[in-house]
Amino acid sequence: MKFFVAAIAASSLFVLQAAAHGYVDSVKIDGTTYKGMDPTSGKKFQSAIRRISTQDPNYGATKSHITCGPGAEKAALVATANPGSSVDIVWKTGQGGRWPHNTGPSLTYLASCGSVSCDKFNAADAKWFKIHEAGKKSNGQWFQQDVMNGAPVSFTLPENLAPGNYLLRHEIIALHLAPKAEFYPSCTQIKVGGNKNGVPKASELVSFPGAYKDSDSGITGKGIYSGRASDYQMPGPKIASLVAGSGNVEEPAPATTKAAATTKAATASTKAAQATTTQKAPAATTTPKSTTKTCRQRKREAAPEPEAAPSPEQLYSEAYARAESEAARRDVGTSFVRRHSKFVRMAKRSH
Ligand SMILES: [Cu+2]
Repeated sequence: MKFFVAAIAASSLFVLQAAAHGYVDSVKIDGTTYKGMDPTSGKKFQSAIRRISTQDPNYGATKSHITCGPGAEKAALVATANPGSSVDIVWKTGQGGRWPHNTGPSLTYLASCGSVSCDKFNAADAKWFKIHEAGKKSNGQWFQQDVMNGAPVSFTLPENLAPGNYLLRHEIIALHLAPKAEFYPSCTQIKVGGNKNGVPKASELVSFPGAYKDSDSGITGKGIYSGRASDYQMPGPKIASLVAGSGNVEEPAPATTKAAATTKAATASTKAAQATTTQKAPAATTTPKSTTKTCRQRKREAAPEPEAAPSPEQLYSEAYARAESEAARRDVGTSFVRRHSKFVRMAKRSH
């Protein structure tokens, strides 16, 4: 009987954890942190981040959840930002656990709310331009692995961004079960000050839904499982040209470090995008621009977050990463990884 009760307790715990996915826990802009609402808790509070109704994965690139996440509600606050502001986005799984996945890109867009403060703006009307993307590192590992390890997604707003009201749409596309993609979009309301004049070209603007198809190469296709960063094609439009012209493009890290730019196949048009893609891992390199980032990184290195007991998803992700690198080492392509993931999935029972 004792065993029976323990078995039920253990299995229900397993189900709870296996259902865990994630949401944006906080957005930090120039040192000010805006907390997001955990959709798995009933707690609501004033935030600049639009609350979503569930942390569960969203399937389908053309459904309305792709705009700002499932059931996204207008938020009460508007975060203050400036051209060149540094932004750190922290992902969590419900009840404060770490983000559970390590495969697939993160992408970030802005849309003008026009003359309306973004707390009143209907995101379905937004025209978005891309300002940041983080895919794979040159060693073939996804930046998302760093997110799973507890690092934020870090980038800067364009140095020449015109003042005004903007929605910041940030997302992770989790591809550990590709070609089935899990979309995790999130929107934060910001107001940008200053007196710059950078605006996107009309041709760079996209809608959500509209910018992605489930059949896009970056969602189903080449380079997701293979080791080469350059095989993978980012979903959505190119990074807007105003970002390239900002003069605030971070230098790609030296080739000797792990945070080197993501792909060697640098064309003129992707060079600037690459540079902004250099995401700070916990032990990332310094940037020439700011010493505060260096301090922050040192702090992260000096005081790593305490290790929690790994969840089934974490074990899954780790096993999966091992399978990927093993497949790359043996050059056996994706079949090995797929076989392996099928096996792990069976063990995991649901996702
Ligand atoms: Cu998930």
